[in-house]
Order: sequence, then structure tokens, then C-alpha cells
Amino acid sequence: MTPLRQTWPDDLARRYREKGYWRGETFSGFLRQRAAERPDAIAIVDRDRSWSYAELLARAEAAAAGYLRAGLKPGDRVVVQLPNIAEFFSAVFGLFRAGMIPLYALPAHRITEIAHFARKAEAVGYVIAERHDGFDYRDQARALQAEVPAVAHVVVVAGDAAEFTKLATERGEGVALPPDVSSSDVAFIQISGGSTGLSKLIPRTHDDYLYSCWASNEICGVTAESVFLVALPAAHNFPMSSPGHIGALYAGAKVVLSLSASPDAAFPLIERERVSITGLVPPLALLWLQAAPSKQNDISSLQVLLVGGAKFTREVAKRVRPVLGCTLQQVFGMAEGLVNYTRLDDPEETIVSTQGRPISPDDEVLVVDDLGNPVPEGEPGYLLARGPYTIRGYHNDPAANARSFTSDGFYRTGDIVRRFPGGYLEVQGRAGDHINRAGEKISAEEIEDHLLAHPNVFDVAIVSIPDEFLGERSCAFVIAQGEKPKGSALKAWMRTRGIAEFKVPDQIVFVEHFATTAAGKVSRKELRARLRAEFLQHQ
Ligand code: OOB
Repeated sequence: MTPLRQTWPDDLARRYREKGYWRGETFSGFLRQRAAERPDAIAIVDRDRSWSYAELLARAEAAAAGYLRAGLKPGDRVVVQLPNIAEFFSAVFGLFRAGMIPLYALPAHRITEIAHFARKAEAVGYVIAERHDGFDYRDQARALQAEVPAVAHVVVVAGDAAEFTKLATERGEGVALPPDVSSSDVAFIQISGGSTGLSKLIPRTHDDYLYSCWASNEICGVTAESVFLVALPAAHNFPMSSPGHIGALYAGAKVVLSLSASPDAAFPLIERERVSITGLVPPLALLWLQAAPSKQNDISSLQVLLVGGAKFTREVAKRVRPVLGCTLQQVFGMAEGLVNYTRLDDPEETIVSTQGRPISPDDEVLVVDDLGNPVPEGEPGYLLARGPYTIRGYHNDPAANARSFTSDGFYRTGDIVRRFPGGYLEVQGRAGDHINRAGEKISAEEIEDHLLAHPNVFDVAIVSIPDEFLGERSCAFVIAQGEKPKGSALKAWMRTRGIAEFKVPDQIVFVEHFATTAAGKVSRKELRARLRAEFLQHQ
């Protein structure tokens, strides 16, 4: 198995420890501690169920024993694909307790993506719920085992397990749980929303991730009295760490789960549980702003609304305080690490017009030109980042690492930003070719590769088009060969490729040819830029 590591140079690691950023704690360690400190406090609320900290710990230990009984071993990597249900937490903290490494997939991912994650991570386990949103994940588990036979263990945490193992809810006899792992070990794997090709794997350590969570708690005002609503998919880095459910659990607060982020689902929960803080992507924030005036629910407990994942426009941002009655906190983060927040006491203009400044005094941020030279303050440039919770490399991907990191360890975020006094950043756009569709990142190259497999597609370019609601939508420019397919048929065919629905192109435009230059073919990047410009001109 390819070793799973994330390491910083010794001198920096020492500094991060000395400054108290890295506290030497692990995920299981902190849960055990909270359960000892406040056993009866409510940790998780899922519809009509609530689990105390003591119950969550007991369930995590039971799950850990169950995994070991089923034959999984410490160090094993396990793909976890769960909706926002309480068992997400017992399943995942169970893996931590057993020294196993979760890889977080989103409920929307389909077999092609899951098989890629499993192969790339050399996973031997897959944790699912029976079904969610009308989709049977057991069928997906069968397909996964056929494609990647190394995934020998499938654990079903809720519903009917069929031929698979059910998540253990009793500790049982005879299984000793292993000692805690080291805080500098990799705790879990997130997936990148990068621009090129398939998702890359992001190993995060206990030390670095917990730092980003507890420091976020301080910035966002999360304490043991807070009530955090998880409205976005729990497996995504934003609702997990900004300050997210992990931040909230670290603080000993209450985490409330919603299966959907729609106002119809979320507003009654805010009222019932007195939710004080939550996070949304911009299109959902817009929906909440539209719905709030006509809804009867009392959402006055909401103090902070975090909005991030994609650019939140200033005009909409300005409406948050008057309409929802809470403080907006813009958050500009990435699963690779660096997270920026506007601060709760920033002037309103800073809150509505910037995407915040970094969490840590030791976040090193550079804004550079094409040659890598720093640009003057206020000028747009490429954002590079290095620091106590920003990764130094993707797992098992030398080519991506050579592209995405400088020789001195800065991560090339791919974002184009302007930096203002005080370190505040304004996101201007992306250097890479990906589509940020309502916060979901889609790689143009990945989708082009799928479409090129269609017998009647000669060539294709995927381009992001501005969209009033989604921020960006995807448009496929297609040159057909043989019998020209209908756009709707191509979309239907894309759905058979085993990919998340959000990756199916929103729009398909057939063209006769792509522009070339006198020197021959233009680069893919240039071609996408041209098609986008032409499309927008004709709007
Ligand atoms: C979050 O994480 P990812 O990994 O899905 O996506 C990261 C990318 C960033 O590089 C940037 O291109 C974009 O998403 N992004 C924003 C943004 N927040 C993220 N672009 C403009 N404005 C923003 N506020 O999306 C993520 C992770 C942690 C916290 C928040 C978001």
C-alpha cells in the first residue's frame, strides 16, 4: 500500500507546535474528552433522535469494534458515502477510534467517481446507508466490488444491509480497541475540486485539521452554547471545518442535521432547535433571502450565517443582515487548507465586499503574476498559500504535486485574487478550467473525456457560463460526427456514465468546428476561453 502521509518541514512543524496551533490531539481523543466533560450534553440531533456526547462516544466505540470484528484493520482506508444522518458521526468516529482512515465522498457521487476514489486510496471498505434520495447505495456497493474487488468490506449504517455488514451499535465482547494514533498521522482524506482531470486525494492530519476547526470557532464565536446546523452535505470540507460540525463538536456544542438545505427543511429546524450558526453556498443563501419574508418560522436565534464555496455577490450579501437578522461571515476556503473569513466585528463594507482574511497569523499568502513575482497590493494575481493547515502534497500523485505546489511548498490555489490592507482578499476568478457550479467544482477536462467516449462526438470543449442563480453553469460545445445526437440524448447518455448529476452539462451547443490559429491548433485552455467569450458576446 502506498503510505499515506502529510508532513511539513521539521522547523515549521516545530514552530506550529510551539505556537500552540498543533495541540497533539486526535479526533477520537477530543471526543472522549468531551464525553467525559459533558456526558449528557446533546451532541447530535437528527430529526426526532438526539444523541448525547456519552452516547456518541459509546456508538463510535461500538462501531470501531464492529469494523475490527468484520476484518478491517487499523490503517485501512474506507470510502464513506453518507447523507446527513446521525450515523455519519458514529460511523466516522468509529473509524477514527479503530485507527482507520475515512475518505469522504459526497452522496451525489456515482460509481465512476467512487471507483476512482477507492482505487486511488487503495480502499478496502465502503460505508453507506441503504438509500438516500431514492438511490440504493447497496447497488452501488455491488458495482464497486465488481470493479474494485479489493473493497472487501461494505458496512451499511442505516436501513436494510442485505448481504453486507450492519454498523455495530453494541460494543460486544472480545475485541480490544487499538491505542490512539499519533496526532501527526493522517486522520482522513478529502477530495479536491481541482481543475485538471479526476479528483485528487487530500490527506489531512489530526493536528492540522483540528487547528483549523478550533481557530475557526474563535473567529466565528462558536462555544459550548452554540447550535450548529449542518445544511450542506456533512462530508464537504466547508460544513465540516468552517467551523463546521467538527468545530462544533470540538467546542462541545450541539450539531443539528438537515437532509436538505431548502428553507422548508431548514427554517423549522432553526426554530425548533434554536440554531445559532450555519453555513450555505451562495445560491442557497439567495433562496433563504427570498423565502424568509414569507415564512412564519421564528429564525431569530440565528446569529451567524457563513457563506462560501463560491463568490457571494456584494448586492446579495448586503441583504443578509436586514432580511435574516444575523451577521454574515464570508468564507473563502479550500479542502487543501487555507481558509479566510470576514470577522464578526468587521465594518459592514468589508463583510459584504471581501472574502475575508486567513485564519492564522502563520498563514503565508502570496499574490503573484505569471512569472511568480508578487504583484502590488490591490492588483489581481494568482493566490499561493502555505501554513499550519495547508497541505504539502496530494496523495500518490507526483504529476499533480509538481503542478500544484511550488518548490518551496506553497500550494497554487488556482484562484485569482486581489489583496487589500489587513490581508483581506477579494476573489476575482480562477486560473484553471473548472466550473464552480453553486459551490460544486467540475473539472472541464473530466467531463470532456466522458463526452469524447460518445461515438457521435468528434470533439468537445466544456466552458463555464455565468448563471444568475448558480453563479456558473456548464456549457458543452460539441462537434458531432456521423449522426448528430440531440442535446437531450447526450445529457441522458452522460447520466449513464456513473457520475454525479451536477457534472452533467447544463447546456449543449453544437458547432461545426473550433477556431485554429495559423500556427495550428489552439490550446484547450485558449479554446475554452474563446468559446466562452464568443458565447457571451452573442447573449
Ligand atoms: C470550498 O472548498 P473546495 O475545495 O470545494 O473548493 C475550493 C475553491 C477555491 O479554490 C475557490 O475557487 C472556490 O472554491 N471558493 C470560493 C469561495 N470559497 C471557495 N470562491 C469565491 N468566493 C468564496 N467565498 O469550497 C470551501 C472549503 C472550506 C470553506 C469554504 C469553502
